[in-house]
Amino acid sequence: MDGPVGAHAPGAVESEPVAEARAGLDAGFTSREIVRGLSFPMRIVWGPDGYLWLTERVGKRVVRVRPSDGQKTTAVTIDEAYQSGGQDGVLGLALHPDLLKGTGNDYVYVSYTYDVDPSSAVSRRTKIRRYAYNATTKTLESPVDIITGLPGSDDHNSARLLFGPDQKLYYTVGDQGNNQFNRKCLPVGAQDLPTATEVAAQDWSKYAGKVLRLDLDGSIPGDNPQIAGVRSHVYSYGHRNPQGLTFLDTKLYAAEHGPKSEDELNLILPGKNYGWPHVAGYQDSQAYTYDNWSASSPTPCSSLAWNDYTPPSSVPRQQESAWSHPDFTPPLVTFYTVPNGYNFRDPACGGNDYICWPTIAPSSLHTYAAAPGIPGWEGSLLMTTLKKGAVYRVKPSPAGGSVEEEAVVHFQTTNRYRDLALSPDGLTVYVITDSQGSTSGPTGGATSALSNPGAILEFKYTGTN
Ligand SMILES: [Ca+2]
Ligand SMILES: [Ca+2]
Repeated sequence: MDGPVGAHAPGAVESEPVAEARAGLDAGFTSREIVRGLSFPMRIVWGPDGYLWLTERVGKRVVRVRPSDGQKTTAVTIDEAYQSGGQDGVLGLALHPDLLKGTGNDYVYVSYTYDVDPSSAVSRRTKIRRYAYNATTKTLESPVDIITGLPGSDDHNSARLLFGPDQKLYYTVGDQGNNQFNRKCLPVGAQDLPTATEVAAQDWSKYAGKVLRLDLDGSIPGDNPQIAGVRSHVYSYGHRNPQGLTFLDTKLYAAEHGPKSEDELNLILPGKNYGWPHVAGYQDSQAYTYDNWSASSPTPCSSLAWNDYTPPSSVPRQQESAWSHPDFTPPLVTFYTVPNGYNFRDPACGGNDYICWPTIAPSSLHTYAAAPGIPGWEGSLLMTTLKKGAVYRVKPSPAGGSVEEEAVVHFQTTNRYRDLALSPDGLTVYVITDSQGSTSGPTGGATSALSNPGAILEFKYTGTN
């Protein structure tokens, strides 16, 4: 293979830059910056009140932003949320589909990390809380914790919360960033499954690296899969950092960050095993080995220095081919698969190697269903990326088991795209950007000079449909 494959840039054209978005616009779109300076926006959802609803991860808030002028209103500040400067804080957001429909279900679901006992050393967990929306005061009130004690970390929380067409909540829990950097001596738990005893005790500590499915009150749905003989909230497992989750019709798709290569787009099926940490992407034994730092012997892991390329010889290395599982399910497509010997230290990134690794850092996943909407987009999946400052569009086959055509790259700017929302007519795409961080942007290389930090960018289709 000759390096990254699978995506191509469309004929991007420059159009009049509006405000400060300075987007490399696709033909037929205008762009503008609606607001900037948000505090690490994490999730954006179009609300039935015509406002954009967001979580601010570091700001520990849920806010509503008026798309016309960027006016921002705080719906709730969650003081209990724990934010360390890492990837924790106020995270997931899902609106009940009956919100403001007069059925009494004016509910908003929020996930966040918290400290179990603030009087001692931090012990971080994650909870999902339901609020009631008061349309008079425009605030969230009457909190009810529907599940507490989920794994929580300063890294790889994933934390995408989704209201499914089956009236269930879906929630992704990442591998917590274990087995790398300052968490290198903590084993990855993505293959660990809860026992019946743990489920009975409401011990959710095995939920790292999982996609969960919950009843709206937080209980375990009676039709969840039994995995290794136990029914729990676990819907699928073996995930690394699945920050993208969406339904296209009745099919559930997830996008997850790979290690140095092989970000994944997966079709999520109940009870299936997506391979991590034994397999990254396809089970091809190319450019990835499972190096289990916590099992270092005889030198204990705690006395080792982190190395992303060549671990010390005391760390056991496992080829992907050395592992097998009857429920292993490979991705539909990867971004990107590279061969053994691939040079992960591209000098173009000036030492900021990870920006040049053959990954795009998929940070969310959405379904494009509007018809008539943007021509050619119906039935696509839209994936925001942190590293390319782009929206990748991929079209699954009608059966869902494969990808029909190569990814198309839209709306590239020098930003880290965290999530997106669509207007009800499907003609406007609202993208939120990280407040800080590194990206390659449209021109390659690495930079931390973001064009629109902590912003909502609007890309509006003005062509004919
Ligand atoms: Ca996988
Ligand atoms: Ca692989």
